[in-house]
Amino acid sequence: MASRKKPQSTSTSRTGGRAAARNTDSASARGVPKGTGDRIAERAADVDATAEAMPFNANKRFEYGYDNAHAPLEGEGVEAPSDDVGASTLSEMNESDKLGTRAAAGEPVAVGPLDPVRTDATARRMTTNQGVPVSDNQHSLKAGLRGPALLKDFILREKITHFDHERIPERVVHARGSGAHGFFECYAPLTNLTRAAPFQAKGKVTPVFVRFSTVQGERGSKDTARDVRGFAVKFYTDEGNWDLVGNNMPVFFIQDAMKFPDLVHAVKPEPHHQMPQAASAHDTFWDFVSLMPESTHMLMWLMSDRAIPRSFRMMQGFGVHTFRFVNAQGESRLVKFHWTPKLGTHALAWEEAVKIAGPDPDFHRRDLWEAIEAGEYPEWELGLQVFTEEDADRFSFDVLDSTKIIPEELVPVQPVGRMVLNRNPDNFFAETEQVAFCTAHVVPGIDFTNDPLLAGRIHSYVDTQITRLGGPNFHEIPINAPVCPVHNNQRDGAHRQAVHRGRVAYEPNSLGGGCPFQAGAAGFVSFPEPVAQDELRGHPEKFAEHYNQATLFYDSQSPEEQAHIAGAFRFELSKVTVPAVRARMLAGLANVSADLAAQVADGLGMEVPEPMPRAIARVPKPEVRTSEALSMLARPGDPGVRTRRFAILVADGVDGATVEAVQGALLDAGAVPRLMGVRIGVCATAEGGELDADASLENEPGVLFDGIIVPGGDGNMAALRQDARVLDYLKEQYRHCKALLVFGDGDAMLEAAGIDATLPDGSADPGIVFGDDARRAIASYIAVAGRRHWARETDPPRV
Ligand code: HDE
Repeated sequence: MASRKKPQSTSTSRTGGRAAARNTDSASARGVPKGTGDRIAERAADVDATAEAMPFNANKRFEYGYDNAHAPLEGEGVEAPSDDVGASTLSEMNESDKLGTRAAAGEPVAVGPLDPVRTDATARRMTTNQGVPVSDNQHSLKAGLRGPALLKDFILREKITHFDHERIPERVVHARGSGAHGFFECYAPLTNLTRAAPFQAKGKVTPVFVRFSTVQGERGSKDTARDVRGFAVKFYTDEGNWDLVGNNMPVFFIQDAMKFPDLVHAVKPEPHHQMPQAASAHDTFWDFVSLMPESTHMLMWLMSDRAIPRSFRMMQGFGVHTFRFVNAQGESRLVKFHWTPKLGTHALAWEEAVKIAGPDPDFHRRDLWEAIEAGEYPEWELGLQVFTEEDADRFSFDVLDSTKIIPEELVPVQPVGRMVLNRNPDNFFAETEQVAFCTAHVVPGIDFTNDPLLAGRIHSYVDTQITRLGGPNFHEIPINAPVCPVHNNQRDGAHRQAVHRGRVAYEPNSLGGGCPFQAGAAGFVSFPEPVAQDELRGHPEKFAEHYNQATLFYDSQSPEEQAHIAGAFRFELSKVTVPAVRARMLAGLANVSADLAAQVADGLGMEVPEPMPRAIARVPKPEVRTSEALSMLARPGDPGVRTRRFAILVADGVDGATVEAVQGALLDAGAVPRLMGVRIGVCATAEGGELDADASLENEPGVLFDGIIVPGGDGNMAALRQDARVLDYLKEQYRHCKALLVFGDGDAMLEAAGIDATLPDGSADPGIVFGDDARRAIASYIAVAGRRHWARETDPPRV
């Protein structure tokens, strides 16, 4: 409040006033006197005095003029002489078990930790939703044991009716997702750049909730689809919620929100037969993108291994758009956000991703859950690219074009904090499904730019939640509620939780002392970016360059990554049933790389067509031709096998000592070793002991593991060789470039599987370790088992 005037009472007539104060329909000319000792009269006098203290709207004159718009003033309000002024009713003093006490002045709604809404039924009896104890939850109410069910069975009807409405609409895109709680910690104050609360002090900790997702598939679709991954972070800051709703790729398919429904309609299952699920490999997607050359850069990312991450914990995140930082002095810088995983960036092999989808469609969800349960908390570093409008003007591309990155060679990424995910949700639906991320959720110190893709998103996310979560009060759902106070005059709407005290729900008001008053410059003040242009539809010239950065991306990849990109284009386009669409896409690729276009064309049995005509006459010279940071190999992360899954194949007659040594060493290294038997259950060791297999060839096939170990033992080898699946798994491990450790006769088993321990170039394969000296072999294996051995790969595969 800018000023607090002490209100004065003006009335004199006591008896009349006491009587008048009981009238809710009219009032005397001179109001109600103070000092009657009568509570209603006292309240009436105080209300009058509060209103009188605001003889006019003192804020009104500040609503005009450039300076006031630039630096809005805090609202003016009056401190009421008593708490009763803000009351809805004087009967609020009558407490009960239901009502509790009255709201303390200024008490916010839904603030604080989630504890008050967590529910636990341990040692509690069952009730209906009305709290009525349920005597029998097994049987409907019937007229006789063999008689008809009765309509008056309100217990059955409540249970079934609630069940009938358990589902809410899934997200239009990003329906499939997994979430976790955690925190963001700031390394050093960024007060020179922004006044955003999470960046104000070294060590400042802000709670976060993060949801990772795929884009195309429905809620129950597989995790390992080739797709962009959503990387949405909700920061519960001291000044409200900030949602950084990003992806694991730094660019997007389109430049303007106007095209988003077209993109999504093209990539989703085709509308006539609703196929394919969670896949871009179909006609409509490639028809659309081959007509949208600005998608080419994003397609390079989508066809790369970024689109099949090994784990959510091993992928980068990006804010994609250029955002704006604003400091306390109102100065602004442009900023791009980057999340870098501590574990490095790692991918699955494409065939592996396809095969995992069968035995474990929840592969990424399980991986995230299990890591957090095991205390292996995933961590990312937040990095910023900060630059000025003048820097941006000099770039060969437009920073408002979301199909472009800013190469790190032009603007380096500065680390500013870390995010740790250290708690799984209590309830998937209440938290992960109901969480509502909105790009419109920004806090003071963070603002938008004129990126035309971002503009549409600012509208879209709030809008979609209204349908998905059933009304405008989704901010009151506990997972969405901020941790700081919420006060405004918005009221009503479906499922309203807050019970607002008082009768004032408008501004200006004098009956509530002018409260809640506007925060002025302490609140969110939009950056005053000058706008004086013609209203029109179109994009600036720089947006018309579509291929330079696609080429930059391709040329910055390792040979293995390039081969995977070519393979992915070949696969996807081979699924297209219209040859003209394939040819059109090849024409686009010819503008990216002759080498890539030739490989893809060859794989499709086609000639490379003439390059697609460009939308720009003079192609600007790119600042950089390659950028190391664009290869996944640039971020190996903490090396090692921590949190990686290993299968130790066991059968009767296995060498128990080796199994124990391998299992112990892997556990010590933080890995997750499983004993995989032909069936789960006990098997006898060569030494006469027993082992208990906790996974089997049928319930956890080899594709689910980062490495396979074949311990020695004559019986073990003989039994395993009788099972053709073992050879299949070994072949797959090899083909997917994962490390193998074999003891005893294991080399014969590898031979039987057709596995050659030399690489195509004739050198020894470092990813195949033989266990002659058990201790040394295990150590060597652990040193190489945390990464892929892509050098083994041939196309088509040798094994
Ligand atoms: Fe989204 N997007 N999007 N998007 N998006 C949604 O919001 C939309 C875009 C992203 O885990 C929807 O709550 C438009 C870019 C993520 O809950 C919807 C445009 C980026 C998530 C929507 C885009 C994203 C969504 C669907 C173009 C990366 C999941 C349900 C103008 C920077 C958030 C929902 C979660 C979800 C609209 C483009 C990321 C319909 C109109 C670019 C991570 O509102």
